[in-house]
Amino acid sequence: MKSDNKPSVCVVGLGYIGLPTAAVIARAGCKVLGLDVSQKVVDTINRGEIHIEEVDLDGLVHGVVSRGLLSASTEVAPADVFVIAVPTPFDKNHAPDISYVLAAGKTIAPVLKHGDVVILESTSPVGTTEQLRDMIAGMRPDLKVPGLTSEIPDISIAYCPERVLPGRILEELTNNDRSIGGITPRCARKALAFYKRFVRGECVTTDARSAEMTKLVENAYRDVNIAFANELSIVSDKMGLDVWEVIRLANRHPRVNILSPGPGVGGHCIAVDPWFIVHGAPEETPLIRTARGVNDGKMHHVVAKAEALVEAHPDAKVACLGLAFKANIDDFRESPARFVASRLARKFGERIHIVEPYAAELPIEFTDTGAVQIDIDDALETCEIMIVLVDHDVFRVVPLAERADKLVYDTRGIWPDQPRVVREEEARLKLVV
Ligand code: SAJ
Repeated sequence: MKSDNKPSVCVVGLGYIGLPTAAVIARAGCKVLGLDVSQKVVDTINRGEIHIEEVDLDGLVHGVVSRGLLSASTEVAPADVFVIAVPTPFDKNHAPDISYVLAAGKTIAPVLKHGDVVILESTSPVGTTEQLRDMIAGMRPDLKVPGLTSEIPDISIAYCPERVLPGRILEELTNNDRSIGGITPRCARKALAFYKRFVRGECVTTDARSAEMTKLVENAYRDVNIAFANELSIVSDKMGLDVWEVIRLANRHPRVNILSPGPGVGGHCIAVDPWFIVHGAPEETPLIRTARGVNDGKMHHVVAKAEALVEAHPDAKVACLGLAFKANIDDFRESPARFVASRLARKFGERIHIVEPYAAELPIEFTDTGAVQIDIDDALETCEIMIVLVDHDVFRVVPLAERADKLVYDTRGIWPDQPRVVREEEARLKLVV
């Protein structure tokens, strides 16, 4: 790679992180090959279309594909920089599964050449980048790899976690700061030079293991803090307090900033990544483990409370507002709202009406339950009970006049002016859990 030339790039994995990353690198003028195991995904992208929803991604991908800067394939090809962005799930015992990372390494190893840079972006347990390096070293004994040679290595290997927020991926890909952890300082510098081409945020270099842990810590920090808010909401239920009022007041303290309770923690990151730390140090992580339990337990608390409310009003129609895992996105994976709504649909059938503007149809588990999908206007017209599960803007803006006579269970605190009917109901029905 000549320093004045733009490097050619291969992005392995064209999912929620890989595709936007590939598109942003291509926009910076680098020729990018996106690699995916799915022929369908590859065909979609080569048509200039996308298979995931993310703000402004469709226009960007269409643009870079039509300018010839981004193409996709199931077959690897030589490149100057390889960016690995594949999933790292966990198994039923919460043990991290890095097999996709190692499979990506196996795919690219045969085409690596002198001067190449390999960057792992997938959220990974500490030590994964070194495992990737060891695997490449095993497959390519002809290459001098970093950390295993006293000479200048032929290739550079670094870990640089993504930290973008779904719904704001393109903006955050460019503007967020990045931690870049090299197997050696030289590796970190090589990766830094690459990220500088398209990242406006500050790029801070460190070692690979620290960067791996940093990513896990960021999401565990958020999980623990959401757990605190969720625990407060359960305590407030028990004490007959309005948790939103308590948090609002407490947050007026200059050094207090409590997050928002909700129906639980969804998505693929915050509910997963803390387990990678727990798995690495089971004896030393009671707080992180407990936070996971509190956040998972909140879903069941919400189900119990909602069921009691619906049971107490046998003639009322019920609207469940939202299925997404968080506000204003169309991502329903690992969603607590979806879990709660489907439990209610299974139990109460046609009394349950689902409002989800981001879903064209109801997910599979609603089939044969009798539950139907309606829009927010119909829900306000026909349903007496409203269970707020997602804080989509379209729900938030409903004025009090249109919902004042509803029986509302607001798990997200979007309607602070709602009369406290549910709480009075709880007292009457002794529903407080
Ligand atoms: N949630 C609450 N209360 C809150 C904040 C969030 O209940 O106060 C819930 C959300 O409703 C959702 C879940 O938590 O169900 C997670 O949402 P999120 O917005 O906190 O995070 P994600 O999963 O969309 O993205 C996170 C981000 N990490 C951090 O903010 C530390 C993002 O920056 C990471 O890039 C992403 O994980 C990732 O890929 O790891």
